[in-house]
Amino acid sequence: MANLRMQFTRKDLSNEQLIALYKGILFPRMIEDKMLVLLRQGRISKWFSGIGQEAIAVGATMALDSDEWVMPLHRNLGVFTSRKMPLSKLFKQWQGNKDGYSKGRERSFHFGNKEHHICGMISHLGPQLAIADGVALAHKLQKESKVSMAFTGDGGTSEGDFHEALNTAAVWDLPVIFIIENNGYGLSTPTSEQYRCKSLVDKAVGYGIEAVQIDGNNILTVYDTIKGVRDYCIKNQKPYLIECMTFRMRGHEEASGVKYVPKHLFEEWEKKDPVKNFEEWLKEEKVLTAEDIESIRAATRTHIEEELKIGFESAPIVPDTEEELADVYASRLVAPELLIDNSEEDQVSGAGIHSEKKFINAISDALDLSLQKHPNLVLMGQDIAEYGGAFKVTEGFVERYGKGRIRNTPLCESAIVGTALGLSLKGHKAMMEMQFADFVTVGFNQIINNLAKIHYRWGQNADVVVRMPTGGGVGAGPFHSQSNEAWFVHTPGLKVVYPSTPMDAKGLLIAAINDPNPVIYFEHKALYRSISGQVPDAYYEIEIGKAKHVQEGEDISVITYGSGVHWALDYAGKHPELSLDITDLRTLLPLDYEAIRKAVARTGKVLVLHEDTLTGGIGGEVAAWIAEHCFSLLDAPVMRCGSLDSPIPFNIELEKNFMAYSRMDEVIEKLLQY
Ligand SMILES: Cc1ncc(C[n+]2csc(CCOP(=O)(O)OP(=O)(O)O)c2C)c(N)n1
Repeated sequence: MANLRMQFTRKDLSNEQLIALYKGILFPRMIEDKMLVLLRQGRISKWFSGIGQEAIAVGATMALDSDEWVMPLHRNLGVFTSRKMPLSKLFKQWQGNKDGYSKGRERSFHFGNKEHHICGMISHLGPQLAIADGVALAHKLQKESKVSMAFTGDGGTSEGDFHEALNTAAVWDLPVIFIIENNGYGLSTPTSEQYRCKSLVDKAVGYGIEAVQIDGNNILTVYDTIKGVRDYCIKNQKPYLIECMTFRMRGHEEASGVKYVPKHLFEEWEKKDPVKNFEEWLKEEKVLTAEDIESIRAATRTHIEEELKIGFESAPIVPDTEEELADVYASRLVAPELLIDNSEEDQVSGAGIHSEKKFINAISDALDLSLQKHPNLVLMGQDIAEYGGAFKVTEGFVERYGKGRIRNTPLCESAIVGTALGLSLKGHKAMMEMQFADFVTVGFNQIINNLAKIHYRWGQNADVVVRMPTGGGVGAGPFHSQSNEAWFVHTPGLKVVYPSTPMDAKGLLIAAINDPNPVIYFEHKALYRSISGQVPDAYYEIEIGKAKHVQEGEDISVITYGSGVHWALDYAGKHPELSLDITDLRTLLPLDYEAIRKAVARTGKVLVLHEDTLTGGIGGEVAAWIAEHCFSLLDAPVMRCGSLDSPIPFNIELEKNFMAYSRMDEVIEKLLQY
C-alpha cells in the first residue's frame, strides 16, 4: 500500500554515499537469505535473524568513524559487515572453526575484534552497555572527539544493566550513543509485558539525558540521526538515547518459530521492509536503475558464494589442551628487578629504605605509587574521591590526581566493572574499589562473565583490579563481613590474591595493577589497622602465584591465608609446646602447588585453615590436591578448619563462635591424635 511507504530524505548525501548505504544494507540481507537456505539444508545449525532490522545496524555503524567502538547484539550482522569483516572469516566464526574470530570458543555474534573496534555481547543482555561507558570515559580522559555506541533490544531495557549504564553515562557526562532496537518482542514477550512507559525514550527523562524515537527501518533516518547525535555527544560531552522502531520479521532464532506474533503485524511490516523500500526509492530518485540494482545484487551474490567457499574450507578443530589453558590469561613478563622474594628469612633486607606501615597504609602506598607509574590508571569506587573511601584508603588522592582519575561512582557496581572493562579496551588500567566485598554480588555478572572470559573468548585482556574489603571479626553482620573468595577461585580467567601482611599487601597490589588480567584483590578489614610491619618504600612487586613460608615447624603444617595466618601465629604463640609450620598462600588463583607440596613434606600432618565457611571453601581444593598428589607424604588425613556453614552473624559472641578460629583447638587435637 502506497500510504505505508516510508519517506526518504536525502539531505546533502551524494549519489555515491547513497549507493554505499544501499550496498551496506543489501549485504547483510543477502547473507541472511543465504544462511536461511544453508540452515534448511542442515549445513549450519543455528541462526539469529536480523531480517527487517538491518537499517539500524548498518545506518548507525556507517555514521560512525571506523575507529569508534561499537557494542552490538545478536541481530546486528550489519555492524560486522559495515566494519568490513571478511564474510569468510565471519562464517568460520559462526561455524565454530579455529580460524574464525574466537578460535571456535564462542558462538554466533558473541565475539569482538580490536582491529574492527567491535566488542561483541556476552549472552547476558545488558552488560555490553556499560563497556561503552568505559570506552567513552577513555575518549573523555584522552580528550578525543569520539563516541562509543551500544545496542540493546526492548527486552534488554528491563535489565538493571540498562539502568546502570545510562545513569552512569549521564552522571559522568560520557559521549555514548545508546540504541534501543524496539522490535516489539523479547523472544515471545511483547512490549506490553516488558515495560509500562509509553515509549522507551521516556526513560531518558529519568536519567536527565536527551532521546529521540525514530523509524528504525529507514536507513537514511537512522544514518542522519546518528550523525547528528554523534556530533551532539562529542560537542556536549553527553550520552544520548535513540529508540529505533522496527520489527523482527523472523523468529527469535530460527528454531523458535513465530506462532505468538499476530499475522497482521508481519503483513504491515513487510510493507516497511528497509531494503526493498530503500531500493525502490533509489530507483525513483534515479540514483540507481533496475539494471544497476541487478548488477549490484549479482556481484554481492558472487561475493557471498566466493567467501562461503573459503568459509567452508576450514579444517576440523583438533583440541590442543595446552593452548586452551594458555589462552585463558594474557601473558605477562614480570620485570625481575621489580620482584622482592620475601620468602627468605631476611625478607626485608635488600629492598632499600623501609618504613613501619599499617596494612591499610601499605595498600594506599601501592595505589599511590601505581598512579604515578601508570598515567593511564583510573580509580573508581563509591565515595573514594573527596571522602577518601569508606576505609580512607584513597584519602588525599583526588587532590593529587584529580577527579578524572579518582572517580566517585554512583551506586552501580555492575556498570562500574563494565566501565573498567571499557577502559581496558582503550588501553587504560582500571582499579575498582568495592565498598565491601559483599557488594560484589551486584557486579558479579560482569566479573564472572565479562572480565574473566574475554581473553579466552577473543583475545582481549581485561586490565582491571577489583579491590575487595573482606572478612569478619568486626561485628558487622551478614552483609559486611563475608568471605567470598571461593566464588572467584572457581572462575578461570581471574586471578585471586589475598595478602596477610603490609609488605605483601603493597607488593601484591602493585603486581595486580601491573598484571594485564583481571585480579580480585582481597584485603581483610580487620587487618587494616591491627597489623603493621616493615614495608619497603620502593615500588616493588610480590609475585602473584607465590606462597610464603611464614614459620618453620615440626608437628603440623598449617596452610592458610589472610586472617588465618594471624590466627595460626597467634595459636602458635599461645601453645609453645606445639611446633606449627605455617604457609601463607597469598594467591588463591593460581595456587602455588609447589609450596603446598613442601609444606606437606615438612610435617606430614596438614591443617588447611580459613575464615571462609567450610563447605566449598579453598580448603577443600587444597586438601583434595594434597590427597591426590602428596599421599605418600602424609601421616594423617588432611584436616580442614573453616568457619561455620552459616551466614556470618552480627552479635560478637555469635560471630566468634562462627569463626574457624574458635574450632582450631578441636581440629588440631584431632590431627595430633594420628
Ligand atoms: C540475562 C538474560 N536473560 C535471558 C536471556 C535469554 N534471552 C535471549 S534473547 C532474549 C530476548 C531478548 O529480547 P530483546 O532484548 O528485545 O532483543 P531481541 O532478541 O528482540 O533483539 C532472551 C530472553 C539472556 N540471553 N540473558
